Amino acid sequence: QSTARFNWFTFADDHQQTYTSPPLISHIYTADPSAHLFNGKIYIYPSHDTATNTKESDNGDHFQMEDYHVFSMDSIGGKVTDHGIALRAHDVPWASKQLWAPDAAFSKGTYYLYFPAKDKEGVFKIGVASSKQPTGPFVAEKEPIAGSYSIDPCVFRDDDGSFYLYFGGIWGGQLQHWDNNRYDATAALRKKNEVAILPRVAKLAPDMKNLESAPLPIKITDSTGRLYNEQENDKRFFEAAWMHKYNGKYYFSYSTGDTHNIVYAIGDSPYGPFTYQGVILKPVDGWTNHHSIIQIGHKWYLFYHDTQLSGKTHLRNVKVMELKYNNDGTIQTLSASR
Ligand code: FUB
Repeated sequence: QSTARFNWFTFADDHQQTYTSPPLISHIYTADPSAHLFNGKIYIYPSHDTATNTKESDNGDHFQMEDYHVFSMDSIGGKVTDHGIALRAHDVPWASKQLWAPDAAFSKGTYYLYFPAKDKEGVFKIGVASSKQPTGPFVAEKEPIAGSYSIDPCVFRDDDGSFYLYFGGIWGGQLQHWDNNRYDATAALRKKNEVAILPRVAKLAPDMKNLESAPLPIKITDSTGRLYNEQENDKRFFEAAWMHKYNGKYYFSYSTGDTHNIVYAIGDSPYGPFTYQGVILKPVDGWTNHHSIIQIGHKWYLFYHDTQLSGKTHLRNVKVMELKYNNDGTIQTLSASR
């Protein structure tokens, strides 16, 4: 185990919330932080970025992650503990490579790690692994979750105890190859004037290892109920789904990818539809933008990443800053600066 000290400060002016926060972890590269509060302690489930000679490409070939570490801290601003390797690609029977952004959930005494990886045919699927400890080590199922595909799983527990799996990512995340839950390797990205590809949601079965029903597309619309076109790429879904609930409403947030924002949309059901609201986090250093949102005590926090430590898009470092709501339930836009 190794630990890192965490210093944190913020400043704001009248026009926008601009935050400066240092990397939470600096002894290894970490990204895509999914944060959770389990038994009053903060756990972070990030990707573990590794140096690679693979050339950068729109398919994300340069993201060649091989394992996951889990981190914890007692409070925001407290010491961050690295609990070591929680799962290796090598130990996942069905996976070949690229352990991308994970998430975690707790149900009936067991912790579950959800993760995307390419299978032996090079197709992204979503796997699940379990442990009696939030820090692992996690033991992977022999096969990916039946009916799952693409990347960036987010598992959300609703107030009634039901769990939902949100997922999807276009370009390297391969969501463009899936229509009606069927794979078509030849399917292309949508044209600019076509309706954008939609993220997916499926309720999890009580065993947390299966889908209760087939994945459904999630509608994200403007205030008139119109779906966005591909060319509206400052609003349409790209990757990095996250779900949280605030004042009884469902907040679906995600990255717009090639326009580099984290944005959000609000709905009345975990299945949507969701109405676009605005930007949560403006572009950070590095191409990708990926986040999670949790409540700790009376405050809300945004976990995110940038490339402060390396200056390289595939070698990222996770960070955290406070998230604030306006009285009408909208979220104040954050702009991260070093
Ligand atoms: O970390 C690899 C990929 O980069 C993630 O799955 C995406 O969300 C992006 O952050």
